[in-house]
Amino acid sequence: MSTYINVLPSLERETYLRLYQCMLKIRLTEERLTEIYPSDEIQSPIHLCIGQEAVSAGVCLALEPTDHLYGTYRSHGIYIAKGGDLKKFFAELYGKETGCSRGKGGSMHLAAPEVGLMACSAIVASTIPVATGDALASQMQKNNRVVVAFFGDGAVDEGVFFESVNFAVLKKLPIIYVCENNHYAIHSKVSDRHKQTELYRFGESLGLSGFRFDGNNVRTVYASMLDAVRQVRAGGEPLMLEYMTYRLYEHVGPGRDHHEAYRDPMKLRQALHNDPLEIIGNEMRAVLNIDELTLEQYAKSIRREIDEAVEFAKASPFPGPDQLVEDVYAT
Ligand SMILES: Cc1ncc(C[n+]2csc(CCOP(=O)(O)OP(=O)(O)O)c2C)c(N)n1
Ligand SMILES: [Mg+2]
Repeated sequence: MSTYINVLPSLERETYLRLYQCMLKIRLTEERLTEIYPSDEIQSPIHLCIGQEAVSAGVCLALEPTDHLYGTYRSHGIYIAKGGDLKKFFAELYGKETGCSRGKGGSMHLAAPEVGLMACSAIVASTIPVATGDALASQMQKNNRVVVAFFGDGAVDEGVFFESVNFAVLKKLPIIYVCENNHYAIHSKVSDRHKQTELYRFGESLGLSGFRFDGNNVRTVYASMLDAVRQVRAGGEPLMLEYMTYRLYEHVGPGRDHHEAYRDPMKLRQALHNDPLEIIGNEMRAVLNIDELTLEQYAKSIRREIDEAVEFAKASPFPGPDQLVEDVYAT
């Protein structure tokens, strides 16, 4: 039987609210993208994390701005949650030179080093060894920084995951491997790829301790991550945390593909009843006694911020020919 931990701590009101507002910002930003996308104004492919916001928010809010985080092509959530600038986010997706990667990376290559989001990549598992190297640097520099490698369930299918984990465990690096298990790598489910489906146990034979948590309750994610960060910062062993969640939109693009055969209808129904934003929204009403009007005001203020960011992106220039080979590391 799998260990599936569901800690539900009570949180301070301010933290609770921050987690909610962060998740709402991710959801509203991505919903805006689904509205813009059919216009073709955004040419970058987009991999939405709608349905997975609790993982992004809980993981990032448990980190200090000086802690480093590495992600994948599905990183809108962690970019926003780690505190990335929304104007630079939209400008990047519009391919503009004011974007966070100067318009050359698009949605799959977000970065906000000023708040600790160091790099994201389209190549599955490719940021795991980079994060591990960064943790080695942190250890050598004794800077008290914790590094997080954030990846999907598909990344543990790659050999480099094991090589990185082996090194991290051997050197006792200050790193946390966070696996966001949304059940699928594109259309292929975990159980079609592995006999052992408890991914948090993948590093066990190398000496990596792992734990699996409910990834749709942000309190669970936040509390478990906070605990892991404390342990690792205090000089503990590297850890792996697996968060169980569900992708509600298609693998890539702005649509829903609920009718597609790869989705188990029962699992989908369960996931639709387990929307992380609804869970925390209900808690806002029931536990914090926040009324509908106040919740709507939060949404309104975020929508205003999104409007401004979209306007900024549209008004920004594309990179000129003089920038063709600038910031490009491969030839
Ligand atoms: C090394 C490599 N192999 C294959 C691909 C093609 N590919 C793109 S996304 C993806 C699935 C990855 O799934 P997962 O890690 O679970 O992330 P999710 O999309 O579910 O967030 C694959 C195989 C790739 N980008 N890189
Ligand atoms: Mg996946």
